[in-house]
Amino acid sequence: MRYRFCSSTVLLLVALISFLLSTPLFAQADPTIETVAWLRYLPLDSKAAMNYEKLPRASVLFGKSPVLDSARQELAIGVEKMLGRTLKSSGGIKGSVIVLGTARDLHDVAPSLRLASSLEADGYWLTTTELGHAECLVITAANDRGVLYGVFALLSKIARGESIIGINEVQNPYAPIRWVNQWDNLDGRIERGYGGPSILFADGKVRADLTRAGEYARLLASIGINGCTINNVNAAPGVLEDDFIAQAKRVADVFRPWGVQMSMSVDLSSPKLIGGLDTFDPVDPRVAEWWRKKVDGIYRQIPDFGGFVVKADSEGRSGPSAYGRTHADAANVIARALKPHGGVVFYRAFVYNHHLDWRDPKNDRAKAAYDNFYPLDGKFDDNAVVQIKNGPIDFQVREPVSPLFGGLRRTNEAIELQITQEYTGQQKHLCFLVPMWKEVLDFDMRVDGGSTPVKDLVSGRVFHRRVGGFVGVANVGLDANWMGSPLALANLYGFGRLAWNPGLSSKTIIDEWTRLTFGSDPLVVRTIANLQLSSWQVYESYTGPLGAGTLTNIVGNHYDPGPASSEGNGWGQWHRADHQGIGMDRTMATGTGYIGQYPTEVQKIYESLVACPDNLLLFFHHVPYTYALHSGKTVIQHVYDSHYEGAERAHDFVAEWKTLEGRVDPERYRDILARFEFQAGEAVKWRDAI
Ligand code: GCV
Repeated sequence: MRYRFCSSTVLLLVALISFLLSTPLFAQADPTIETVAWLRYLPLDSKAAMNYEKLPRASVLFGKSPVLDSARQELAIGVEKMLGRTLKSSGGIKGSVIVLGTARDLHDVAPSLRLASSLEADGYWLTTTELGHAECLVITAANDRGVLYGVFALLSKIARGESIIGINEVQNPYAPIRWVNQWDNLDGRIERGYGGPSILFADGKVRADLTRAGEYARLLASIGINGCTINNVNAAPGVLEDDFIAQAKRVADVFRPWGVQMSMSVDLSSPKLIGGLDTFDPVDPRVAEWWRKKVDGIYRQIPDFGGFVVKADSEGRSGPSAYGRTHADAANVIARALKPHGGVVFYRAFVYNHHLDWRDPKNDRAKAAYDNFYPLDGKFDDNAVVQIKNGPIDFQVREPVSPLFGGLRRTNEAIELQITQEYTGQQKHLCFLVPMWKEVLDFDMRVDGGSTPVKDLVSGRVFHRRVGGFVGVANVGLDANWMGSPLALANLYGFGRLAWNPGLSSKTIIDEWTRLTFGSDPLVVRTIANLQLSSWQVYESYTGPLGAGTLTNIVGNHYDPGPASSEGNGWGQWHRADHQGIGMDRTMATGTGYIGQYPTEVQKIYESLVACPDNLLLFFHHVPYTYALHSGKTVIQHVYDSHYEGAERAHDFVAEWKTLEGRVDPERYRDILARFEFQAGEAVKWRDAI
């Protein structure tokens, strides 16, 4: 083992001092660079622009709607900025034009176009074809939103220098639900938000200026996200007051041109708290009537309202248990009010007892979601969706996938991923989460012994669910760069791209994002992609390897090292470390039995010390520190080496970033450099604390 107290202390001090000195750099000098995020549309150099010489010089739009207007405008802006050409508006298909419109709207004007029958809602088709004796570029779709997505896809290709000659590409989304949740409070603060105050609320009201909210919807649309829940799941009951709904309508109005449906989180006890009833019992007819009237009123003002998100019986929130009712009863009373309007209720499976007795070795918070929801399978209405966090605990740096994904067969489900880096460095550390999400989505649950990856379980490909998909907790804020750190925006981009197509590789996604955000200088693209792609493992290695969790301060800021905070309380994020060993015994044989919630083939892997992967060992097993891993190292040596290597890698990030001096604009160069220097110091702090 290595002993480096002196050097590490010095490094830590240097990093802290440099962070303090450099703090002003964190304020962006040129907010326009960042607020547009990956929609920069940088001018192409003349050689690259030559590839788009044949792009028609005019566009024609068939159909009329706010979304289609956005599509045409966006196309014009992008072409103007990147190619320096003003795209003329044509009155019809005269000569070579870019044709925009839904398949239905193009049917009469372009009968020769054999419209792709495989187009699904929100999907698009980009094709080059001869119409009216001229070669046209057609962007068509099953609905208006798809046309907008087709425009964004075309512009992204141009921005990244991808050829569009003879293009003929159909793209459909993997699932209908591709939503973000914002945990914004009405006072303007954001729970677990690290990008500044709310873009939506201030002082208990919807903000007067919703410009940023509109820009946010544009960003979301550019990556195929079609819904946004605007307020914290720890919902203020006041959001359902009539005067607040009138305010929320303004948010829906700025989202609408980008095809982003607005939805809200609600408190289950609203009928009692603000409705004047003496109960919120979900099976009481007066309660059902209250929800029905409330929802009818919302749809009168917001006809495209998306629905509600509900957090109940969790972390102190009221829930159906107050009346001895089930979560299905609670979800259904709301679902039935939404149903006539086409709305959906997302009922969160994040339900657990945070007063567990830690002295009982059979207690296990990880079992809670499955224990609570599996018995209710088939009891939820068809416009209710159970929203399940990716892992059974709470967005830790590494967790196995929640067994509930495989447990529900007759219930709609959506996966909840956390884009905001609550437990993964809070945007002060680089932690690109797409590789983690890919592992989760690709994980084969082996339900009934067949191939059932999580992405297919949540999208409804398995068990043919009516609706389902992907939800990301984004928590963007008013900061110039939305998420606090320019590099963290890759997580928002990556979430959208994976929700559209979970088959994309992490490499493809980061390559796209980097080119769109920083331009196509090969060294810049390679360096940033490498930094991002290694960052999750680096963060894991100096915080909490082997599946022990982040070992962070779980009762405080969820950021600093604080392994003792997990033990001796009811929160259930236990790692059971003592002087002899570490890890939670979740086996069926001697532990909490959590492993029994997985299908048989998965059980076999996790139950056996031999088959269990090292990176989840301590999640499933309690072992002595001298236990030998598959690598041959003992657990204690691995923990020790991993923290040293991780801190060294974090230190290397600084040097790697420095190779980009002069190749990235000076503001972002300095800002990101200061962040890497700070992270290097924090990694040493973690290393030494653990
Ligand atoms: C919005 C964790 C977070 C909470 C969050 C909760 C949830 O406990 O720390 O801030 O509350 O998850 O997802 O509901």
